Order: sequence, then structure tokens, then C-alpha cells
Amino acid sequence: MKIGLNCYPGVGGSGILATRLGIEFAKHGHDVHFITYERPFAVQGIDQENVHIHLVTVLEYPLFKYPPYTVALGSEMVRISKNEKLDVINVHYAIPHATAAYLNREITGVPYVVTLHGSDVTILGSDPSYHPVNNHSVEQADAVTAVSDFMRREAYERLGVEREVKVIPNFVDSDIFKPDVCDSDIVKQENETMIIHVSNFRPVKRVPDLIYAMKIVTKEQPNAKLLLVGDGPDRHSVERLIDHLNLSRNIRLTGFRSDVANLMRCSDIGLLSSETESAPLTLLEGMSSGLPMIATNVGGIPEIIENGMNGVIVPPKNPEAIANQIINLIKDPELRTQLGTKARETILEKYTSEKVVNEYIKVFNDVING
Ligand code: GMT
Repeated sequence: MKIGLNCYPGVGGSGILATRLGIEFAKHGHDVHFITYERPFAVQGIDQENVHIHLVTVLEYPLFKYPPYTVALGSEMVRISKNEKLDVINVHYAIPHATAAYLNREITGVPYVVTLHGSDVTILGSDPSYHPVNNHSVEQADAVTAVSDFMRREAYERLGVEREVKVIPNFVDSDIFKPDVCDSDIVKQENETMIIHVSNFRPVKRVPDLIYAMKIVTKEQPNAKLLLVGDGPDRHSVERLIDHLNLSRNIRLTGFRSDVANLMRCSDIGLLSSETESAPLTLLEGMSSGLPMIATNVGGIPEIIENGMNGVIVPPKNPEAIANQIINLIKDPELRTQLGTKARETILEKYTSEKVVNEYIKVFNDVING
């Protein structure tokens, strides 16, 4: 099958998911054509014969205050659909990708599948400045998928979508993210408990909540260490807060790391404090690594974590609740092991690449065969 894949190529979860999916499609023998404005972050360094990258050229012109990206993307989709004889295009994150794919189908007849991820539905998609065109482009798609049941409900309730939306969950490479020997330059002392948080430091991740939680935790457990992995808009304010609360001995910021799987393996507890999420990849990665994850009770998270069984759920915007659960897990290594083991089992049962890739391929086949 010749599959066009379109996404935001940066470090956002939807782009990472789409690129990991593309790599998996290619491993299954399909021809994959990424159509994006730059080489996707997650395919850097991956050279597979049947993975092709086509970059969208956005022409600047003095008249334009806002260069018309949707027209440029649609035009590149048309070029690739015709030249490569694509069977289907799968766009990740609806705005504006679904509209470009809709235009492409008008011109070339190539069907498109929209995958809904997050703010393309919850915030932007429902805003009047985007809603009429975005809604139409989603409604008219040959198939629509969402990464969680929460996202599907949001599509109905916020976007006003009336058509069928199929839930295909996100996935994690359980061979990369797996419990194993810790092999990293970031080594903890024997009496320390290492807690890890990985994110893009956007306000929605509420990283400061973790810092306030650590202030409480370290009063009782001075050997608790928090590793903050990643980078983004809140990083500087988080650094200042750590200094202000005198926590630099207990919290370390690593910036971007390419060895997240290793860092997770070297940790004892994972944390996610977001105020909303549809199906967070870092949660799946932590669980796949056998970590007991503490995560907020928002969006699609309760679909993945069953509280007290394969992880711990806490109310959002509540550092004290996070702190209490961290302390509880520090004191109870047996519970950590129990939750981590169940977490890994959950991943192997529901969130493997094999399972998810097959579901996407089935949707594509159904679309192609009408
Ligand atoms: O929707 C966003 O704000 C960004 C989007 C992205 O591209 O990172 O994130 C969403 O998609 C990810 C991949 O499916 C999910 O892991 C994230 O939970 C989701 N983020 C939100 O819903 C805030």
C-alpha cells in the first residue's frame, strides 16, 4: 500500500506518533510518504528505503502577512498523490491538515483518513475562527479515528461531528521501553528514590505542580530525586521556582535526551501532572518500562490507568495529592513493583505497535476498497 502521512513534524505527541506509525508501516512493507514542512523529529537518523520525506514549500510574498500554508500543503499532497500514486493519506492533527487533504481528494480522488489528537478538537477545532472549515473537512473524510474515547466524545460534543469516529489508541515500542538494567550517566545513590517526568514543558503539563509537590515530599523524604526531562516554554520559570524553593539538590533538569527509555529504566516512579491529555505517549512509555506512574485524572488518562491496579490517579492542579502519592510509593517498594508489573502487562495487552498498526491498516483497506 502507498500511504501518505501528514503531521506536525516537531516534538509534539501527534507528530511523534505519526512518525513512529510511518516507520512501523514501512517495516510491514508499505511505502510511506511523509508530507510535512520539515523532516519529522522522530525519523531523524532513520533511513529506510520505503520511507520518503516530501517537504512542503511555503512561498513568501510581500503581500502575505500569513503565508497560505494550507494551499501549499494541499498542493504538495496533489503532487505526491499523482507522482507516487498514493492509495490513501492519513493526516494527524486535523487543523489544517484535514482541509488540505479534502482539497487534495477533490483534485486527485485520493481518499483521506483524519486522526484526531488533542487541541485540534478541544481548543482550536471548536473555536469559531476554525470550526466551520475544520468541521467540514473532518465530517467529509473517508474515515476518522481518535486516539482515545475521550477524544471521540470531544469530537462529538465540541466539534459537533456527527459521523462515525473510530478509537485507535496510541502505542509504544515495548522492546525499547522495557524494564531492564539501568545504563545511564545519570546514576542515583543507593538510598535515593528517582522520580521521572518527561514532557515538552508546555503550560498544559503543569510542571510547576511537580516542583511544589517535591517541596512537600522532601520534607519527609530528603532522598527523593526528581528528574525533569525535556524542554519547552515553561522551562525557565520552572528553573526559577526550583531555586526559589531551594530544591536544586533534589531536582535535576536534563533538557532533551535521546535515551529516555534508559532514564525511565533507571527511575522508580513516573509522574504526569497535565491539566488535560488525550492519550499521553510518556504515560505509555513509563508503563511499558514497568514504572508505577502517578498521573492526573484528566482526558484519556483514566482509560489507560486503573487507579491502584496498574498506576495511581490523582486530581489535577493538586500538588499535595501528588506529594502524598509519591511519599506513599517511596515507602512501599512492594506496591511500586506490583503497579509497575501490572502497568507493563497493560501495555503488552493493549498498546503494542503490532496491534495498533494493524488497526490503522484495516481502516485504510476499508477506505480504499470502499
Ligand atoms: O493537542 C495538543 O495540544 C498537542 C498534541 C500534540 O501534537 O502533541 O497532543 C495531543 O496528542 C498526543 C498524541 O496523540 C497525545 O499524546 C496528547 O495527550 C495530546 N495532548 C493533549 O491532549 C493536550
